[in-house]
Amino acid sequence: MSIIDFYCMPGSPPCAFLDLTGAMLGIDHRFRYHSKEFRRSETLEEDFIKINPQHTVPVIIDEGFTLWESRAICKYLVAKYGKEEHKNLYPADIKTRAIIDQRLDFDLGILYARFYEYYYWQLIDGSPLSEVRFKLLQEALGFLNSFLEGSKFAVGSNMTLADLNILVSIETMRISGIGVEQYPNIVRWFELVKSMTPKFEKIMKPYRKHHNDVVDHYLEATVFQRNQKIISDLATSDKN
Ligand SMILES: N[C@@H](CCC(=O)N[C@@H](CS)C(=O)NCC(=O)O)C(=O)O
Repeated sequence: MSIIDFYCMPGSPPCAFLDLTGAMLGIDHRFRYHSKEFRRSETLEEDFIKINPQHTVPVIIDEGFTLWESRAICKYLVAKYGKEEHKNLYPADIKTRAIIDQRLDFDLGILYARFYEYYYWQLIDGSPLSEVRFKLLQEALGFLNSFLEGSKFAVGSNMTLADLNILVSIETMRISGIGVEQYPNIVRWFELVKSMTPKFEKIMKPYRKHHNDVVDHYLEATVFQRNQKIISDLATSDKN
């Protein structure tokens, strides 16, 4: 049995997508995990930069072949390890595949990106949650809700990689306190896809904890930095 080296980070959404895909394909026992700690900036270490100059996880090394970007990795894993029963995850039919790609790109560039800009930005520079960014996120959720109108899954009547990818985005929003109750098609789809995803709870339970721990840590650090700045600004204005 060949081993797949999997560079990951606890609580990372794209790594969770890869974990779910591995479980779906029944190849998760091949994963040899190399965990990188965000708080210790381990992705910026020289050894890791040599593997991925973009310094992001997930990265896989499969029999000497190195790949990063979660969506590209999951497509590769389906192509290489998928059996007959997995072929619908990323099928050969070019039109179906094109729509799956469209949904994956929608998640990368619109849905998850808008969530990232709304929610994670406060952790990066301490900027307050923005109403405009929240409206843009709601618009993206509305798009997803409309894609799911009359459609069992993200693309037609079979579960695909697009479902697993978007499942992680919606779950990440949910645990970050962004509910989707006002989008009935998303609610219906979310419950269905969750129930059809092997090891969903086993993978997502530690994921939720690590994700929230990292968020709490960064919120504390950011608030601390903001307070330090206010104090130092006040000290400067006292001197003038
Ligand atoms: N689009 C990428 C996103 C990867 C990404 O941003 N990963 C984060 C963790 S969630 C990371 O590695 N951050 C560390 C860094 O940028 O140094 C994917 O889907 O793989």
